[in-house]
Amino acid sequence: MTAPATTTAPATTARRWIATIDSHTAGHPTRVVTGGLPVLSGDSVRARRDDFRTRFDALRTFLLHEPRGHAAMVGVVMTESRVADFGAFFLGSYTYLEMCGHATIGLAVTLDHMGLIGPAEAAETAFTLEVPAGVITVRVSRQAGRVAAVTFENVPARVAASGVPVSAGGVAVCADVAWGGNWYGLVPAAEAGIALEPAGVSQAMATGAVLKARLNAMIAAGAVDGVHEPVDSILFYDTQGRGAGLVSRQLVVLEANKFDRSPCGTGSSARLAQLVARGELAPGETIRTRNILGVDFTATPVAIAGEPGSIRPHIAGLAHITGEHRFVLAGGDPLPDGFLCR
Ligand code: PYC
Repeated sequence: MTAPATTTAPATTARRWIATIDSHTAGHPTRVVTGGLPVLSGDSVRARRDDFRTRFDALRTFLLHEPRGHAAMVGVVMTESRVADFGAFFLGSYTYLEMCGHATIGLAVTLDHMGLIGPAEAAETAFTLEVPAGVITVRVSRQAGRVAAVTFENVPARVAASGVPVSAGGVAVCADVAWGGNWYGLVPAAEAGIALEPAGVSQAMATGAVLKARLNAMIAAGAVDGVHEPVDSILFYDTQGRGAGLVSRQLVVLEANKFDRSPCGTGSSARLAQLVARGELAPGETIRTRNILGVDFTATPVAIAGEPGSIRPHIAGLAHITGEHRFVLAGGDPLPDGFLCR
């Protein structure tokens, strides 16, 4: 007896598979790819990131969008580096990030989980990491063989504009614009009528999205002195206390359906630059940045010799592994590249 001819692959045939280790940093997810990606070309992490974007962007949406991910998912692709111990670039659900703080903390915990960064008994392991924004240093502190904190010494942060009046969506605010590895519009939460708590998220995303669009239209029109790049996100904040011991509660809105669950590493860096520029914090003083879930990062601005307008943010937090995955694309899947609804 001969087998009947088939014209379609069985539904279980994997046409693509990608392995990841997932973690969350203060609630925000990071998906580190550990297998299944093609070889990338380019002399630097930035160049290989651009190669990935040009040739393999469908893998980003496959991994980060529904049904395997969601709007808030962030991916990390590791790649070799000629100038640092490791290289990595960051995938967002909408875009590619120059730097990502919560994902750097997630990556460090993932590398520890894989046994790739020093013996578990070591009290501290440090490594350098080349990311598109530059080379940073990451320190992993352990207690009793477990990671107790990850600190990254970020690229320099600075304020580019202060007190920019922005009116949109029925609110009028004064925003500062600062770089912390990504560009932020920093807005006092109270001025925008935003409650920094889980119940305030829907309103924060709606208001943040229109403020971001308005601010970026002003920047594109050349109406914001000193700022030539669009902001990536709006960071709503309030300040409790002064100087060392200050707590900055904050919520970063990236898109109309996307907010950072963590206190945001690059956002915390921009916030440090703002506090120092305003004279509300001195280099060397440590503050806490707090997300709407009540989980903190610690954040310290460090002076940079010869660069009075910039500080080097040292940001510390912790991530926890949530799972190890092998994502597949089954033959016949009608949505091979995933989807995202706004
Ligand atoms: O932690 O820097 C960060 C970040 C940026 C976007 C999401 N998280």
